[in-house]
Amino acid sequence: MTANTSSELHKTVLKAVMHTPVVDMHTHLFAPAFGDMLLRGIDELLTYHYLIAEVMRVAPITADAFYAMSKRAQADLIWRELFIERSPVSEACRGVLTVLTRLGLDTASRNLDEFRGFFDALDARDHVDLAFRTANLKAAVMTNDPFDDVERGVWLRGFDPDDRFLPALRIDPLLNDWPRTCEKLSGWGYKVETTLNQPTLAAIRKFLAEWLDRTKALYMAVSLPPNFAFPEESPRAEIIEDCVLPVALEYGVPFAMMMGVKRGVNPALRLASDGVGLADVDSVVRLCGSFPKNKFMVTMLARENQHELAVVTRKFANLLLFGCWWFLNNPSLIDEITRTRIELLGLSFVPQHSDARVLDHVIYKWDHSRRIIADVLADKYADLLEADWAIDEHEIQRDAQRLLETNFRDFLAR
Ligand code: RAT
Ligand code: ZN
Repeated sequence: MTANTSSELHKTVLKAVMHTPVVDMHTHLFAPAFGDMLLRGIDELLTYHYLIAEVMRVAPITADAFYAMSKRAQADLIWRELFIERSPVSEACRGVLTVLTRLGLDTASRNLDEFRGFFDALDARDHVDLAFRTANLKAAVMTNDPFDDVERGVWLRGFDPDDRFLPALRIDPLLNDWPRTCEKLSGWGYKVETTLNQPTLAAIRKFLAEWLDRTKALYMAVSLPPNFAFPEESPRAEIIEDCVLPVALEYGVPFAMMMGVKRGVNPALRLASDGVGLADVDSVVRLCGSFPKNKFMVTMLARENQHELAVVTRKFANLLLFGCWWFLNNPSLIDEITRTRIELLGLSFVPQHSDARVLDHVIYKWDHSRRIIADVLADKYADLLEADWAIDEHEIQRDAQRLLETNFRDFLAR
Protein backbone atom coordinates (compact mmCIF):
# COMPACT_ATOMS: atom_id res chain seq x y z
CA MET A 1 0.00 0.00 0.00
CA THR A 2 1.48 3.28 -1.02
CA ALA A 3 -0.81 5.17 1.34
CA ASN A 4 1.34 6.75 3.98
CA THR A 5 -1.23 8.70 5.87
CA SER A 6 -4.19 7.16 7.58
CA SER A 7 -6.55 9.53 5.80
CA GLU A 8 -5.25 8.34 2.42
CA LEU A 9 -5.71 4.75 3.51
CA HIS A 10 -9.24 5.52 4.65
CA LYS A 11 -10.03 7.18 1.31
CA THR A 12 -8.75 4.18 -0.64
CA VAL A 13 -10.77 1.74 1.46
CA LEU A 14 -13.92 3.83 1.30
CA LYS A 15 -13.63 4.06 -2.47
CA ALA A 16 -13.16 0.29 -2.78
CA VAL A 17 -16.15 -0.50 -0.55
CA MET A 18 -18.41 2.09 -2.20
CA HIS A 19 -17.47 0.87 -5.68
CA THR A 20 -17.92 -2.82 -4.97
CA PRO A 21 -21.33 -4.04 -6.13
CA VAL A 22 -23.41 -5.81 -3.50
CA VAL A 23 -25.45 -8.97 -3.59
CA ASP A 24 -28.02 -8.21 -0.90
CA MET A 25 -28.79 -11.56 0.70
CA HIS A 26 -32.06 -10.70 2.45
CA THR A 27 -34.64 -8.13 1.36
CA HIS A 28 -38.42 -7.91 1.07
CA LEU A 29 -38.24 -6.53 -2.47
CA PHE A 30 -39.89 -8.14 -5.48
CA ALA A 31 -39.15 -8.14 -9.18
CA PRO A 32 -41.42 -5.79 -11.19
CA ALA A 33 -43.28 -8.88 -12.48
CA PHE A 34 -44.85 -9.13 -8.99
CA GLY A 35 -46.70 -5.84 -9.64
CA ASP A 36 -47.81 -3.91 -6.57
CA MET A 37 -45.84 -6.19 -4.26
CA LEU A 38 -42.76 -4.14 -5.16
CA LEU A 39 -43.12 -1.12 -2.85
CA ARG A 40 -41.39 2.07 -3.99
CA GLY A 41 -41.44 5.85 -3.70
CA ILE A 42 -41.71 8.49 -1.02
CA ASP A 43 -45.07 7.54 0.51
CA GLU A 44 -43.86 3.96 1.01
CA LEU A 45 -40.59 5.25 2.44
CA LEU A 46 -42.41 7.44 4.95
CA THR A 47 -44.83 4.70 5.99
CA TYR A 48 -42.06 2.11 6.57
CA HIS A 49 -43.05 0.19 9.71
CA TYR A 50 -39.87 1.38 11.46
CA LEU A 51 -41.28 4.93 11.14
CA ILE A 52 -44.81 3.92 12.07
CA ALA A 53 -43.52 2.73 15.47
CA GLU A 54 -41.73 6.06 15.89
CA VAL A 55 -44.70 8.22 14.94
CA MET A 56 -47.09 6.34 17.19
CA ARG A 57 -45.02 7.48 20.17
CA VAL A 58 -45.63 11.15 19.41
CA ALA A 59 -48.73 11.60 17.26
CA PRO A 60 -52.10 12.18 18.98
CA ILE A 61 -53.77 9.26 17.26
CA THR A 62 -54.52 5.60 17.94
CA ALA A 63 -52.93 2.85 15.88
CA ASP A 64 -56.34 1.83 14.51
CA ALA A 65 -57.10 5.38 13.42
CA PHE A 66 -53.68 5.64 11.83
CA TYR A 67 -54.11 2.42 9.85
CA ALA A 68 -57.59 3.55 8.74
CA MET A 69 -56.07 6.57 6.97
CA SER A 70 -54.96 6.50 3.32
CA LYS A 71 -51.28 5.82 2.69
CA ARG A 72 -50.82 9.41 1.57
CA ALA A 73 -52.40 10.80 4.73
CA GLN A 74 -50.24 8.48 6.84
CA ALA A 75 -47.15 9.74 5.01
CA ASP A 76 -48.25 13.36 5.53
CA LEU A 77 -48.64 12.73 9.26
CA ILE A 78 -45.25 11.05 9.57
CA TRP A 79 -43.57 13.82 7.58
CA ARG A 80 -45.13 16.47 9.79
CA GLU A 81 -44.52 14.77 13.12
CA LEU A 82 -41.08 13.25 12.55
CA PHE A 83 -39.47 15.60 10.04
CA ILE A 84 -41.03 19.04 10.62
CA GLU A 85 -42.14 19.15 14.25
CA ARG A 86 -38.87 17.52 15.40
CA SER A 87 -35.53 16.98 13.70
CA PRO A 88 -35.34 13.64 11.85
CA VAL A 89 -32.37 12.24 13.77
CA SER A 90 -33.39 8.58 14.10
CA GLU A 91 -31.70 6.15 11.70
CA ALA A 92 -34.98 5.40 9.89
CA CYS A 93 -35.69 9.14 9.43
CA ARG A 94 -32.14 9.90 8.35
CA GLY A 95 -32.49 7.10 5.82
CA VAL A 96 -35.32 8.91 4.02
CA LEU A 97 -33.14 12.00 3.67
CA THR A 98 -30.18 9.97 2.38
CA VAL A 99 -32.42 8.47 -0.29
CA LEU A 100 -33.68 11.88 -1.37
CA THR A 101 -30.23 13.52 -1.60
CA ARG A 102 -28.66 10.52 -3.31
CA LEU A 103 -31.42 10.79 -5.93
CA GLY A 104 -30.54 14.45 -6.46
CA LEU A 105 -33.53 15.96 -4.65
CA ASP A 106 -33.15 19.04 -2.50
CA THR A 107 -34.06 17.97 1.05
CA ALA A 108 -33.62 21.57 2.23
CA SER A 109 -36.81 22.47 0.36
CA ARG A 110 -38.76 20.22 2.77
CA ASN A 111 -41.29 20.05 -0.02
CA LEU A 112 -43.02 16.67 0.15
CA ASP A 113 -45.12 17.28 -2.96
CA GLU A 114 -41.99 18.00 -4.98
CA PHE A 115 -40.56 14.65 -3.84
CA ARG A 116 -43.82 12.93 -4.75
CA GLY A 117 -43.66 14.44 -8.23
CA PHE A 118 -40.19 12.98 -8.77
CA PHE A 119 -41.19 9.43 -7.82
CA ASP A 120 -44.56 9.56 -9.60
CA ALA A 121 -42.71 10.11 -12.88
CA LEU A 122 -40.81 6.80 -12.59
CA ASP A 123 -42.22 3.54 -13.88
CA ALA A 124 -41.28 0.36 -12.00
CA ARG A 125 -38.54 -0.76 -14.38
CA ASP A 126 -36.86 2.66 -14.56
CA HIS A 127 -37.18 2.94 -10.81
CA VAL A 128 -35.46 -0.42 -10.27
CA ASP A 129 -32.64 0.60 -12.63
CA LEU A 130 -32.21 3.89 -10.81
CA ALA A 131 -32.25 2.41 -7.30
CA PHE A 132 -29.88 -0.45 -8.17
CA ARG A 133 -27.49 1.95 -9.93
CA THR A 134 -27.57 4.49 -7.10
CA ALA A 135 -27.09 1.82 -4.42
CA ASN A 136 -24.49 -0.03 -6.54
CA LEU A 137 -26.43 -3.22 -6.10
CA LYS A 138 -25.87 -6.24 -8.31
CA ALA A 139 -28.77 -8.34 -7.04
CA ALA A 140 -31.27 -8.55 -4.19
CA VAL A 141 -32.61 -11.74 -2.66
CA MET A 142 -36.39 -11.62 -2.25
CA THR A 143 -38.44 -13.15 0.58
CA ASN A 144 -40.80 -15.50 -1.26
CA ASP A 145 -43.72 -16.72 0.78
CA PRO A 146 -45.47 -19.76 -0.71
CA PHE A 147 -48.30 -19.28 1.82
CA ASP A 148 -49.19 -15.78 0.60
CA ASP A 149 -52.12 -16.11 -1.76
CA VAL A 150 -51.19 -13.17 -3.98
CA GLU A 151 -47.56 -14.23 -4.30
CA ARG A 152 -48.50 -17.85 -4.81
CA GLY A 153 -50.67 -16.82 -7.75
CA VAL A 154 -47.74 -15.04 -9.42
CA TRP A 155 -45.54 -18.14 -9.14
CA LEU A 156 -48.29 -20.48 -10.36
CA ARG A 157 -49.02 -18.28 -13.38
CA GLY A 158 -45.31 -17.88 -14.15
CA PHE A 159 -43.37 -14.79 -15.23
CA ASP A 160 -40.17 -13.74 -16.98
CA PRO A 161 -37.45 -13.81 -14.33
CA ASP A 162 -35.33 -10.72 -13.74
CA ASP A 163 -31.89 -11.91 -12.69
CA ARG A 164 -31.39 -8.98 -10.33
CA PHE A 165 -34.09 -10.43 -8.05
CA LEU A 166 -33.11 -13.78 -6.61
CA PRO A 167 -35.61 -16.10 -4.92
CA ALA A 168 -35.55 -17.41 -1.33
CA LEU A 169 -38.25 -19.62 0.16
CA ARG A 170 -39.62 -18.28 3.44
CA ILE A 171 -41.35 -20.91 5.55
CA ASP A 172 -42.38 -19.20 8.80
CA PRO A 173 -46.00 -20.44 8.76
CA LEU A 174 -44.90 -24.04 8.22
CA LEU A 175 -42.58 -23.98 11.24
CA ASN A 176 -44.23 -21.48 13.57
CA ASP A 177 -47.91 -22.27 13.01
CA TRP A 178 -48.28 -25.91 11.99
CA PRO A 179 -52.02 -26.38 12.79
CA ARG A 180 -53.12 -23.55 10.48
CA THR A 181 -50.58 -24.42 7.82
CA CYS A 182 -51.77 -28.03 7.93
CA GLU A 183 -55.27 -26.83 6.99
CA LYS A 184 -53.85 -24.80 4.10
CA LEU A 185 -51.78 -27.65 2.76
CA SER A 186 -54.73 -29.97 3.04
CA GLY A 187 -56.86 -27.44 1.13
CA TRP A 188 -54.24 -27.53 -1.64
CA GLY A 189 -54.54 -31.30 -1.88
CA TYR A 190 -51.58 -32.47 0.20
CA LYS A 191 -52.28 -35.57 2.28
CA VAL A 192 -51.48 -34.07 5.69
CA GLU A 193 -52.83 -34.49 9.20
CA THR A 194 -52.21 -32.38 12.30
CA THR A 195 -50.33 -35.34 13.79
CA LEU A 196 -46.93 -35.46 12.19
CA ASN A 197 -47.11 -39.07 11.04
CA GLN A 198 -44.95 -40.48 8.22
CA PRO A 199 -47.35 -39.68 5.34
CA THR A 200 -47.68 -36.10 6.64
CA LEU A 201 -43.92 -35.63 6.86
CA ALA A 202 -43.57 -37.03 3.34
CA ALA A 203 -46.21 -34.59 2.08
CA ILE A 204 -44.39 -31.66 3.69
CA ARG A 205 -41.15 -32.75 2.01
CA LYS A 206 -43.02 -32.93 -1.29
CA PHE A 207 -44.39 -29.42 -0.77
CA LEU A 208 -40.92 -28.01 -0.04
CA ALA A 209 -39.36 -29.81 -2.99
CA GLU A 210 -42.07 -28.57 -5.34
CA TRP A 211 -41.55 -24.98 -4.22
CA LEU A 212 -37.78 -25.23 -4.50
CA ASP A 213 -38.26 -26.55 -8.03
CA ARG A 214 -40.77 -23.86 -8.87
CA THR A 215 -38.90 -20.89 -7.42
CA LYS A 216 -35.27 -22.09 -7.76
CA ALA A 217 -34.82 -20.56 -4.29
CA LEU A 218 -31.23 -20.03 -3.18
CA TYR A 219 -32.09 -20.97 0.39
CA MET A 220 -34.97 -21.69 2.77
CA ALA A 221 -35.50 -19.26 5.65
CA VAL A 222 -37.41 -18.79 8.85
CA SER A 223 -37.59 -16.20 11.62
CA LEU A 224 -37.66 -17.68 15.10
CA PRO A 225 -38.77 -16.44 18.52
CA PRO A 226 -36.39 -16.21 21.50
CA ASN A 227 -37.78 -19.42 22.99
CA PHE A 228 -36.85 -21.50 19.94
CA ALA A 229 -34.72 -24.46 20.96
CA PHE A 230 -33.33 -27.42 19.12
CA PRO A 231 -34.04 -30.15 19.93
CA GLU A 232 -37.44 -29.44 21.43
CA GLU A 233 -40.77 -31.25 21.70
CA SER A 234 -42.63 -29.36 19.01
CA PRO A 235 -43.93 -29.71 15.47
CA ARG A 236 -41.36 -27.05 14.53
CA ALA A 237 -38.34 -29.11 15.59
CA GLU A 238 -39.78 -32.23 14.02
CA ILE A 239 -40.46 -30.52 10.70
CA ILE A 240 -36.97 -28.99 10.72
CA GLU A 241 -35.34 -32.35 11.35
CA ASP A 242 -37.50 -34.58 9.17
CA CYS A 243 -38.45 -32.25 6.33
CA VAL A 244 -36.48 -29.00 6.04
CA LEU A 245 -32.98 -30.38 6.60
CA PRO A 246 -33.28 -33.47 4.38
CA VAL A 247 -34.82 -31.44 1.55
CA ALA A 248 -32.22 -28.66 1.99
CA LEU A 249 -29.49 -31.30 1.76
CA GLU A 250 -30.99 -32.87 -1.33
CA TYR A 251 -31.19 -29.49 -3.08
CA GLY A 252 -27.84 -28.24 -1.71
CA VAL A 253 -29.44 -25.10 -0.26
CA PRO A 254 -28.75 -23.53 3.16
CA PHE A 255 -31.33 -23.18 5.88
CA ALA A 256 -31.34 -19.58 7.13
CA MET A 257 -32.45 -18.90 10.69
CA MET A 258 -33.23 -15.34 11.77
CA MET A 259 -33.41 -15.66 15.50
CA GLY A 260 -34.68 -13.60 18.41
CA VAL A 261 -37.81 -11.84 17.15
CA LYS A 262 -40.71 -11.44 19.59
CA ARG A 263 -43.71 -11.09 17.32
CA GLY A 264 -46.60 -8.83 18.27
CA VAL A 265 -45.28 -7.23 21.47
CA ASN A 266 -47.90 -4.53 20.92
CA PRO A 267 -50.30 -6.12 18.41
CA ALA A 268 -52.17 -2.86 17.70
CA LEU A 269 -49.09 -1.67 15.82
CA ARG A 270 -49.45 -4.57 13.33
CA LEU A 271 -46.32 -4.83 11.14
CA ALA A 272 -44.59 -2.40 13.54
CA SER A 273 -45.46 -4.47 16.59
CA ASP A 274 -42.45 -6.78 16.92
CA GLY A 275 -39.72 -6.73 19.56
CA VAL A 276 -36.49 -8.46 20.39
CA GLY A 277 -35.30 -11.13 22.84
CA LEU A 278 -32.23 -13.26 23.49
CA ALA A 279 -31.89 -16.32 21.25
CA ASP A 280 -30.37 -19.65 22.25
CA VAL A 281 -26.96 -19.91 20.57
CA ASP A 282 -26.49 -23.50 21.82
CA SER A 283 -29.35 -24.58 19.57
CA VAL A 284 -27.32 -23.34 16.60
CA VAL A 285 -24.36 -25.37 17.90
CA ARG A 286 -26.51 -28.49 18.12
CA LEU A 287 -27.93 -28.02 14.62
CA CYS A 288 -24.56 -27.30 12.96
CA GLY A 289 -22.91 -30.14 14.85
CA SER A 290 -25.64 -32.76 14.40
CA PHE A 291 -26.18 -32.01 10.71
CA PRO A 292 -22.65 -31.37 9.42
CA LYS A 293 -23.62 -31.90 5.79
CA ASN A 294 -26.30 -29.19 5.97
CA LYS A 295 -25.46 -25.53 5.47
CA PHE A 296 -26.86 -22.97 7.92
CA MET A 297 -27.01 -19.20 7.72
CA VAL A 298 -27.76 -17.36 10.94
CA THR A 299 -28.45 -13.83 12.04
CA MET A 300 -29.61 -12.82 15.53
CA LEU A 301 -31.57 -9.78 16.56
CA ALA A 302 -30.25 -9.15 20.07
CA ARG A 303 -27.03 -7.22 20.55
CA GLU A 304 -26.30 -9.43 23.57
CA ASN A 305 -26.13 -12.51 21.34
CA GLN A 306 -23.52 -11.17 18.94
CA HIS A 307 -20.28 -12.10 20.68
CA GLU A 308 -21.35 -15.65 21.49
CA LEU A 309 -22.67 -16.15 17.97
CA ALA A 310 -19.40 -14.95 16.44
CA VAL A 311 -17.44 -17.36 18.64
CA VAL A 312 -19.70 -20.25 17.66
CA THR A 313 -19.34 -19.33 13.98
CA ARG A 314 -15.56 -19.93 14.34
CA LYS A 315 -16.32 -23.57 15.11
CA PHE A 316 -18.48 -24.49 12.14
CA ALA A 317 -17.56 -24.12 8.49
CA ASN A 318 -21.16 -25.09 7.63
CA LEU A 319 -22.40 -21.89 9.32
CA LEU A 320 -22.48 -18.50 7.60
CA LEU A 321 -23.05 -15.56 9.92
CA PHE A 322 -24.82 -12.67 8.24
CA GLY A 323 -26.21 -9.18 8.66
CA CYS A 324 -26.97 -6.63 11.35
CA TRP A 325 -30.65 -7.38 11.40
CA TRP A 326 -33.49 -4.84 11.83
CA PHE A 327 -33.03 -3.19 15.29
CA LEU A 328 -29.28 -3.75 14.91
CA ASN A 329 -29.17 -1.87 11.63
CA ASN A 330 -28.07 1.31 13.41
CA PRO A 331 -24.62 2.87 12.94
CA SER A 332 -23.41 2.48 16.54
CA LEU A 333 -24.30 -1.22 16.58
CA ILE A 334 -23.11 -2.01 13.05
CA ASP A 335 -19.75 -0.50 13.97
CA GLU A 336 -19.41 -2.53 17.16
CA ILE A 337 -20.70 -5.80 15.68
CA THR A 338 -18.63 -5.58 12.50
CA ARG A 339 -15.45 -4.97 14.52
CA THR A 340 -16.18 -7.95 16.77
CA ARG A 341 -16.85 -10.18 13.79
CA ILE A 342 -13.74 -9.15 11.85
CA GLU A 343 -11.58 -9.66 14.91
CA LEU A 344 -12.99 -13.15 15.49
CA LEU A 345 -13.67 -14.32 11.94
CA GLY A 346 -11.40 -12.37 9.64
CA LEU A 347 -13.24 -11.89 6.37
CA SER A 348 -15.37 -15.06 6.53
CA PHE A 349 -18.83 -13.64 7.19
CA VAL A 350 -21.42 -11.42 5.50
CA PRO A 351 -21.45 -8.08 7.29
CA GLN A 352 -24.82 -6.83 6.14
CA HIS A 353 -28.08 -7.37 4.33
CA SER A 354 -30.50 -4.48 3.79
CA ASP A 355 -33.87 -5.98 4.75
CA ALA A 356 -35.23 -3.38 2.32
CA ARG A 357 -39.03 -3.38 2.19
CA VAL A 358 -39.19 -0.39 -0.15
CA LEU A 359 -37.06 -0.37 -3.29
CA ASP A 360 -35.42 2.94 -2.38
CA HIS A 361 -34.31 1.54 0.99
CA VAL A 362 -31.35 -0.12 -0.67
CA ILE A 363 -29.94 3.34 -1.36
CA TYR A 364 -29.68 4.44 2.25
CA LYS A 365 -29.14 1.11 3.92
CA TRP A 366 -26.15 0.31 1.73
CA ASP A 367 -24.78 3.86 1.83
CA HIS A 368 -24.83 3.95 5.62
CA SER A 369 -23.53 0.40 6.12
CA ARG A 370 -20.80 0.61 3.48
CA ARG A 371 -19.32 3.67 5.21
CA ILE A 372 -19.08 1.81 8.52
CA ILE A 373 -17.69 -1.35 6.94
CA ALA A 374 -15.04 0.87 5.30
CA ASP A 375 -14.20 2.55 8.64
CA VAL A 376 -13.69 -0.83 10.30
CA LEU A 377 -11.63 -2.24 7.42
CA ALA A 378 -9.46 0.87 7.27
CA ASP A 379 -8.63 0.53 10.96
CA LYS A 380 -7.74 -3.13 10.50
CA TYR A 381 -5.48 -2.38 7.51
CA ALA A 382 -3.84 0.41 9.52
CA ASP A 383 -2.98 -2.19 12.17
CA LEU A 384 -1.44 -4.38 9.48
CA LEU A 385 0.62 -1.48 8.12
CA GLU A 386 1.90 -0.95 11.66
CA ALA A 387 3.22 -4.50 11.49
CA ASP A 388 4.96 -3.70 8.16
CA TRP A 389 2.48 -5.77 6.15
CA ALA A 390 2.14 -4.32 2.64
CA ILE A 391 -1.38 -4.13 1.18
CA ASP A 392 -2.24 -3.05 -2.33
CA GLU A 393 -5.43 -1.59 -3.67
CA HIS A 394 -6.35 -4.81 -5.47
CA GLU A 395 -6.21 -6.74 -2.24
CA ILE A 396 -8.52 -4.20 -0.62
CA GLN A 397 -10.95 -4.53 -3.52
CA ARG A 398 -10.74 -8.33 -3.29
CA ASP A 399 -11.54 -8.24 0.44
CA ALA A 400 -14.47 -5.86 -0.10
CA GLN A 401 -15.83 -8.14 -2.80
CA ARG A 402 -15.64 -11.13 -0.46
CA LEU A 403 -17.64 -9.29 2.18
CA LEU A 404 -20.23 -7.82 -0.17
CA GLU A 405 -20.74 -10.62 -2.64
CA THR A 406 -18.59 -13.72 -2.86
CA ASN A 407 -18.76 -15.05 0.70
CA PHE A 408 -22.48 -15.48 0.16
CA ARG A 409 -22.15 -16.88 -3.36
CA ASP A 410 -19.32 -19.24 -2.41
CA PHE A 411 -21.32 -20.55 0.54
CA LEU A 412 -24.28 -21.26 -1.75
CA ALA A 413 -22.00 -23.01 -4.23
CA ARG A 414 -20.33 -25.28 -1.65
O1 RAT B 1 -36.90 -5.81 9.05
C1 RAT B 1 -38.11 -5.94 8.86
O2 RAT B 1 -38.71 -5.26 8.04
C2 RAT B 1 -38.89 -6.91 9.70
O3 RAT B 1 -40.21 -6.56 9.67
C3 RAT B 1 -38.92 -8.32 9.24
O4 RAT B 1 -39.24 -8.36 7.90
C4 RAT B 1 -37.75 -9.16 9.37
O5 RAT B 1 -36.65 -8.65 8.70
C5 RAT B 1 -38.07 -10.51 8.83
O6 RAT B 1 -37.60 -10.87 7.75
O7 RAT B 1 -38.84 -11.21 9.50
ZN1 ZN C 1 -36.59 -9.34 6.79
